[in-house]
Amino acid sequence: MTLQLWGRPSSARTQKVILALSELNLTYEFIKASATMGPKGSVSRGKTPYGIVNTTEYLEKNPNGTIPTISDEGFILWESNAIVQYLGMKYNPKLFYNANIETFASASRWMMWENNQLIPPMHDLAKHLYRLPENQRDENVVRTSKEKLFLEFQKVEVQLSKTRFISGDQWCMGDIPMTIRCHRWNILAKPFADFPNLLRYYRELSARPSFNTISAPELHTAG
Ligand SMILES: N[C@@H](CCC(=O)N[C@@H](CS)C(=O)NCC(=O)O)C(=O)O
Repeated sequence: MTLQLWGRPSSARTQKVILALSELNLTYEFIKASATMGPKGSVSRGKTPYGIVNTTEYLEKNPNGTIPTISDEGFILWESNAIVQYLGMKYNPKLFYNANIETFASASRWMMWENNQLIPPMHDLAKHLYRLPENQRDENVVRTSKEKLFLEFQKVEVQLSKTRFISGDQWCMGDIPMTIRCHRWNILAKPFADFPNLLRYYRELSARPSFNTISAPELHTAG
């Protein structure tokens, strides 16, 4: 049975799973689902959403009604980082964490950090740069979000001054969320002047074949 992924192309969390599936060379069926966005754009601009997430059938799989969700040979899983970890552990532990418990823990730590520290200011930045109608955008939120991101990415910069990738000198699953965040930050703020190691890292991540699955700028600025 083909692996199924429910999500939307412009969702960063769905993109994590898409990147993971690409790194693992797995084929899958992509079922577009969302309450907030559809093929022509956002509900806030009067467009029709992909739907599915509010159906009883979907809510039985994922009671949050969020995306992404996967079904792999009947095993259902939601929560993007958990999905990436599961896929790596099942299909290629060597690639995803060097089949090593410490690398797994280190990568998981950065994945949780991305969820807790990077997503909120990046979400605010995207919202106030292009998602909200122009008369609701707030320049102060844009400025403070950029400042927060600057401080957070400095932590990544320090790590990358010591290691080639986020959890060592070998690519691992911890680099998946970081790929999407570096790419979005580049699209939203062109920030690399003060981050030489981050720039070197971003270039290396973007050269991986899997990057093509999430590279299109419109996947990151859809609103
Ligand atoms: N912590 C969850 C968050 C899930 C989540 O909030 N996903 C967003 C998309 S990135 C969502 O479902 N948005 C509403 C929608 O598109 O219907 C995860 O990482 O999977």
